[in-house]
Amino acid sequence: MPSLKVKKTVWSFFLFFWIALPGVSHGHAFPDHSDPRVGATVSGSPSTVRIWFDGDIEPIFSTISVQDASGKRVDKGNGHVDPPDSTLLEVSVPPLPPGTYRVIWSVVARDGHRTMGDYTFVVK
Ligand SMILES: [Cu+2]
Repeated sequence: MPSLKVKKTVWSFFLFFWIALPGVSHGHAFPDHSDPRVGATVSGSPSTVRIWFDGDIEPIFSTISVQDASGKRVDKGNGHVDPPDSTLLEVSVPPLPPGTYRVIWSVVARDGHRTMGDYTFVVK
């Protein structure tokens, strides 16, 4: 009975989204805003790169690094979650010469789910 099989598959599909989607929207941490902003051109080097997330992130599983245009890591290696604000991930950078920089982040939300991404900004 092929039609019954199809019905069952469709039902499983909806059941999956009905269960999974609310969990996704409540659990995962996604960037809310950052400094420098995504794609921004800034005049003068920032001293710190910061990303604020839309929920708390786990300090020991969350990382942030900054690379120059050649892919060389340029941050000071002190990336961490801000103790007073567990939605803020930050790392210090030395004075950056003009160029394009990539920020690479990976965080684990309180529900144990990992999200990761990267973005660039330009120092002119
Ligand atoms: Cu999640």
